[in-house]
Amino acid sequence: MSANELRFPENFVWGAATAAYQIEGAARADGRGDSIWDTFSRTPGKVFQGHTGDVACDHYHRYADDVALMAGLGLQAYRFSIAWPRIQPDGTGPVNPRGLDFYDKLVDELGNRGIDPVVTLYHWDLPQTLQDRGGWTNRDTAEHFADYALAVHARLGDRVRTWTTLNEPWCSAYLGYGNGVHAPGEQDAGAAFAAVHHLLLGHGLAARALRAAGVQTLGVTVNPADVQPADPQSEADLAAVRLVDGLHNRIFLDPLTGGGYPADVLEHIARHVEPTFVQDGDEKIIAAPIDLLGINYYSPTYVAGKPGGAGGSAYPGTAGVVEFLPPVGPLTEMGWMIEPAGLTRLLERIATDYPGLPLMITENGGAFPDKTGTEGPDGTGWVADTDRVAYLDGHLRAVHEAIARGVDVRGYLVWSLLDNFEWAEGYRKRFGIVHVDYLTQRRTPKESARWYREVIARNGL
Ligand code: GBH
Repeated sequence: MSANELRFPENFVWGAATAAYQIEGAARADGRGDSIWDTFSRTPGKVFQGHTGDVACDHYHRYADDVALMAGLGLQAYRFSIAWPRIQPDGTGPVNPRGLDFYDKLVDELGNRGIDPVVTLYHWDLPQTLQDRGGWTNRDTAEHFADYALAVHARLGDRVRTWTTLNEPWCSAYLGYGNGVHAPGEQDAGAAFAAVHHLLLGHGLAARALRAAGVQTLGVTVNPADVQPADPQSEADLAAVRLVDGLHNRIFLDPLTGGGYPADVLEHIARHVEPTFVQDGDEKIIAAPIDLLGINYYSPTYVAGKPGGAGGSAYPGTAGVVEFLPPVGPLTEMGWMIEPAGLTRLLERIATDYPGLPLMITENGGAFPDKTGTEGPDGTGWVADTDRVAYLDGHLRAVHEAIARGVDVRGYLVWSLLDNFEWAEGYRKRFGIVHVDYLTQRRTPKESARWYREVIARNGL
């Protein structure tokens, strides 16, 4: 071991993440119902070139090979999500056993290979039938979510240790119901805030039910923003930080950790909608104890306080007061700034303001172009994604730095194992450490996959 080698803690968990709609395909197999993403992606103009998740990576049929691939990389954990419409095609009522069979087999296969499953119960694919009744703007959806969570647990709970409820409720609420960039594509600030609350309530109800069913490691994944001022000396910029931080971070993290909704955020919400959806007792349910907070981080957010500022379409009430700064290079293919220091700042901030919560990086990664024509020495062909290696290396150093400063980070899951359906961007953006040829479904580990395998083997950089 060289002197400048960075070692991670002994029990640090290394893995990769995916989500059901992004990789499974088999959209109509074995009694699966439609989700809001089926509807959305089949609606012209919503997703790049009309791409859908109908086939995706065909992981539904290729899961065994994909688990073998994970084992080859030495992954210790695999985070995947369960498609609610496979389990309850209409979101309520009797369970579809054939839908559960798939995850049953997947979990067994992971077990055979010694890979620890990390289950996400909801990664954005709400059953369409529930959306027809208002989706996350309807309080009943929270209750249905808890029923669904229990149904999944009843089948997988004997083998799955780590359960997380939601993935990035910020995206579900603000992109789904606020600016409409994601399914179900609604554009209504009041709906977005109602969705925030019902997502949190759904988390709390599911957490309570799962705990009662014996789950020991329970969490939720958020995508907190590292919100920074254009000028740290400017009062106006710091006020903009406070507003965006409230709408992005504190609105979720305060209630999740028992503090209830922050007063300034409630005041802001009340300018858009009377928050009658918050009922007595809800905050207590939302504050159900958790053992793990999943953190997804990609990029920092810089803001300035500016009269007449354009605001952010995803942040109701920021137009006229906040300017989101254009990203400055280097950027990923998504146009997102690459700033590993943002991850260290974010982790430290969460550890300071919400102490005592073990953290796990449940997603981090980047979209980068494939350098074509680069063949491996063995002639099998490989994909040189040098930019991704640099991105991952930088962010792992940032995680290590946070740990060195005392933050309790338990593991790191790269986004993503495979190139996949990147939501509104369709298949044109590739986040995988394994390349997928969508014509043949051939998987080719990229340079980053080989590099990551070494990182895992060394437990360090
Ligand atoms: C995650 O979302 C998802 O969980 C995952 O399914 C998805 O594939 C992956 O990330 C990649 O997108 O507008 O420049 O300020 C992340 C969504 C990304 C939303 C960063 C907010 C702000 C970047 N977030 N984004 S910018």
